[in-house]
Amino acid sequence: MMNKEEIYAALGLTASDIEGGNLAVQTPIDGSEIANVTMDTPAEAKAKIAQSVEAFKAWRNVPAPRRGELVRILGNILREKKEALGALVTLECGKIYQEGLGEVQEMIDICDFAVGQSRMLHGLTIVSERPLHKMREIWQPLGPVGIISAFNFPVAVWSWNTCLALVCGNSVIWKPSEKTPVTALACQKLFEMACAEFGDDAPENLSIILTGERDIGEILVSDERVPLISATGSSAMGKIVGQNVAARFGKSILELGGNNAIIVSKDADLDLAYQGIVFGSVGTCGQRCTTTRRLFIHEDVYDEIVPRIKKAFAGVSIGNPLDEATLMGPLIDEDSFNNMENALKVAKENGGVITGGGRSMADEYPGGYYVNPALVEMDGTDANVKTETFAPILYAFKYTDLEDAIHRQNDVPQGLSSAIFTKNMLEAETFTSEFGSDCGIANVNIGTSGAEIGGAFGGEKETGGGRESGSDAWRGYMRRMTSTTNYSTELPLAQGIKFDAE
Ligand code: UN1
Repeated sequence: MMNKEEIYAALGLTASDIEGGNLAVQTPIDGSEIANVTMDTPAEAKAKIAQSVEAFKAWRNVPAPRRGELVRILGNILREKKEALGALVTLECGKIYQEGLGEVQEMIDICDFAVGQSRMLHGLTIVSERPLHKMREIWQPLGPVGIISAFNFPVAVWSWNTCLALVCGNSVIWKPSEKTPVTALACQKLFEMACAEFGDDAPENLSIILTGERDIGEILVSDERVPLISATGSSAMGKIVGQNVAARFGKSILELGGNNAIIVSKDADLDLAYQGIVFGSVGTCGQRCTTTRRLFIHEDVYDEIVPRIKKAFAGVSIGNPLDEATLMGPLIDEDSFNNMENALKVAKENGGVITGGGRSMADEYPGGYYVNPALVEMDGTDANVKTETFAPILYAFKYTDLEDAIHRQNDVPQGLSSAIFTKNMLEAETFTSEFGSDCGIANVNIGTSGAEIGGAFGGEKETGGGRESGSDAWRGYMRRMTSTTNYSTELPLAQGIKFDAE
C-alpha cells in the first residue's frame, strides 16, 4: 500500500496544492491532518464562474465525438492511477481500499459510457401536420454545469456528472464537500493531464474546482450564468439548493437522501439475502445514499435470518480501511458518531431492541470514530425510522403480508433504493409493478446499494427526483430545441388557422 507522500506524488499533487491553506483536512482514519488547502474567496469563486462561461463558449463548438476523445483519455489516465486515487479516497473519506478502488472503477466505467454517448446525442425526427414540413429535435449544449458532491463518494459523483456534461458540450464547475477537497484536487490534476494529452481543442478552465464551505456553494447555486446545478447530498441541503436554483429558473438534478429497505420474503434464498443485507448495511460504514437502513422480514424466516445478521455484525472486521483485511472503516467524523448515538437513543425510547452499536477501537484511534454496526429490532414503524442517519444502523421489522410490507417500505419521505429477496415470481413482479416499490431503484435478489453506472441513478420524493449516470440521463445536461423546416412555397399555419395578411 502506498503511503501518503507516494499517493500525492503519483497524482501530481504538490506542496502548493495541499499545504499552507486555510481549510484543514483530517483523515477519518485517526483524525490527523493530511492537508491544508486554500479556499476560494467569494470574489474568486465568481471570477472562476466567468472563466467557465468562456470555456463553455469554446468547447460547445468542438464536435461531440471529439469531446468524447477527451473523456476517453481521462478514462485511460484513471486506469493508470486507479490504485493511487483509490487509496486517496480511502485516506480522505475512510471507506475501505476495495471500495476506494471500486469508486475509481465507477469513474472508468462512466468514462467508457460517455465516450459511446458522445456519438449518440440523438434527437427525434417528428412528422409534421403540414405538407412539405419536417420537424426535428436538436440537443444543444447547455452551459457551465455546477456540481455539488458529498464526502461519501468524493470522486465518482463528480465523474458521473462531468463525463456526461463534457460530451454534451458543457464546461463544469465542481464544489466538492469541504470534508474531501484533496480527492477533488487530485481529479483536477488528472483532468489537466488528459487535457494536455488531448491538445488545443480543450479550452482553459474546462473543469474548475471551487474550494470552500457552504457560502461558496451558495454562490454557485445562485449564479444565473450556471444553467444547471447537479447536487448530491442530504435532503436538507437539496431542498435549499433546489429552491434557490428554481428561483432563478435554473435546472437542477438532485440526488439526495435515501431510507432504503430490503424485503425478505419467506420464499427468499436466505443465503443471498444475508449477503446483500450485510454488504448493504455495513459497507462504507453505512454512509452510502443507497445503504440498507430497514429490513422487512417475513415472520416465517425472521428467526432464521436475524441471528445470522447479528452474528455477522458482531464479527465484522472493523479497523484501518487501508488494511485489506478490514471490511468496515470509520465514520467520517465526530458529528456522524453523535448522530448515530442519538438515533440509537431515540430508537430505544421507542421500544427498539438494539444489538451492537457504540464506539470501537477508541484506545487505538482516539481521533477516529469507529463504530460497531447496530441492528435495531422494532415492533412497528416509528418516527425515527423516517429519517436518514448516515451510519450503520439497520432497523428490522416483521411482516406477514407482502402488500403491507411494500406499503411500510414506501411509507417514508425518501424514495431512492429498494429491494426484495424472493424466488416467487409473483412477488418479484408485484414489487416492481406500479403498485410496488415507489423508489427510483427497485431490485430483485440484489441489495439496495452498489448500482451499476449504466442505469439512471436517483430517486423520488425527498430523494429529489434527479437522475444521474446511465440510461438517458445525458439529456439533463442539454437543451432541447424543437425545429420545424418548411420546404414548400406556402406558409400553412398549424392547427389549420387561416390568417390572410393580404
Ligand atoms: C451515493 O452514495 O451517493 O449504488 C452514491 C451505489 C453507488 C453509488 C452511491 N454506485 O451504492
